[in-house]
Amino acid sequence: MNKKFLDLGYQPLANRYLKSYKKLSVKKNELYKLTVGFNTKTKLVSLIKRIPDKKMFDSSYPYKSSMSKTMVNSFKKLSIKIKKKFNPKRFLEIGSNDGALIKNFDKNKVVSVEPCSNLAKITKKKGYQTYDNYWNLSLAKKIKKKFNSVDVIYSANTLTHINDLDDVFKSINHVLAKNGVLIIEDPSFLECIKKTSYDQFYNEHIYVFSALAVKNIIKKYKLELFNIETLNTHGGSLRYYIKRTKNTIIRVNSSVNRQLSKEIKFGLNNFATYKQFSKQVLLSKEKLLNILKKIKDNNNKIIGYGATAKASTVLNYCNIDSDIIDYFVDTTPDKINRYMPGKNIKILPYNKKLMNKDTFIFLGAWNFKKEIFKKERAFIRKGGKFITHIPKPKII
Ligand code: DWN
Repeated sequence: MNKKFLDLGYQPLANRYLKSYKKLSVKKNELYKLTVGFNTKTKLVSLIKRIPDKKMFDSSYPYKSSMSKTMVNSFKKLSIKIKKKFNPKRFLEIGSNDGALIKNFDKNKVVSVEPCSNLAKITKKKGYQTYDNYWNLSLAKKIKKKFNSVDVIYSANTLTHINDLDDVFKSINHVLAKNGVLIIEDPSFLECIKKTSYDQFYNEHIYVFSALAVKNIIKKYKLELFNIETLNTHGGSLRYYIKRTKNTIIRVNSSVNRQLSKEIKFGLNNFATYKQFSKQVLLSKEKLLNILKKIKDNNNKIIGYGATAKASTVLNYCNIDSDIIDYFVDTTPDKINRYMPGKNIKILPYNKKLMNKDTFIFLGAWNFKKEIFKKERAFIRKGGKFITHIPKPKII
């Protein structure tokens, strides 16, 4: 049973950055109620109202993984690990985005899937075999026919974006070799709750996984976890290593039970924990609005740094508009000179000169705080201040 615990109000599509400001409406299906539920049986956290995949991921999807050094480095390190540990003859990535990971692999060994054709075009151009399709059983059958089975399947921040999880795992089962390995990587719900990062929820993030939920879901497909790594990326993620239950060559290591115990101890199998989280979210909103209001009362400017999908949730949930945040800056070409989803806040190209010490910077990309603070050393040295809402709203 899916029990509702969080209501983030009406939200626009998170990655729709319009060229000019337009007031969106619920009636025209431009704003959607964003509510989150907890499945008491599987422990899976998911959005209650879903948007069709085709409405969210098309040929104008703006997000590019390569825009952050942190992700580029993380993918490089992972590619070395995969080659060393599993040495795949055939490697499949589901949701290859702009190729930040596959560029580290031999072209002849890679098959990639990316439904946003603008992104698929980038990897195709570099000579990678990329299918600009949604991941589903008919595509899995096509891939199996052409390449036979696949030794390693990898997917980061993608499976949580696909409505039909049953079809996702059936399709994986279809192409995964008998002794193959599936690796998935997504934000951890435990970290989300610890950091009150409610902005991990937006229409694209249909699910936020916990190890408890992943373990329960994959059982049906005769798959099991054999290793879990904790990562700092995207606000705290988990990398799940999965094998066929029948595969006795690979041993299940202690990291699996360690993570499951941690989650159980924190109360992730208990609905009361989720209700408590929703109270924290409300407090976070009130506190953030207080901070922003005080800054504006002193006639200071606030700039958003990183026009993220997460920031779209914050702006629309807290009702923050251009009377509070003057504009955002971002390095992604397809977001520049457009507007934050649902708001009259323009996105300008990133420029160091925009950052003077009387300006407060709201960290939209709080998950890249370390990378951004390194880049903005001079601003910090001059006394420049950042505002963050994670883990608690404050000025740094
Ligand atoms: O799951 C998803 C994640 C992986 O990426 C997608 N559904 C959508 C997207 O979510 P997001 O927009 O919240 O992701 P990021 O990775 O937090 O976005 C960072 C944004 O900040 C990008 O637009 C690039 C920008 N940026 C910048 O302008 N300067 C980032 C850094 C590090 C910088 O220095």
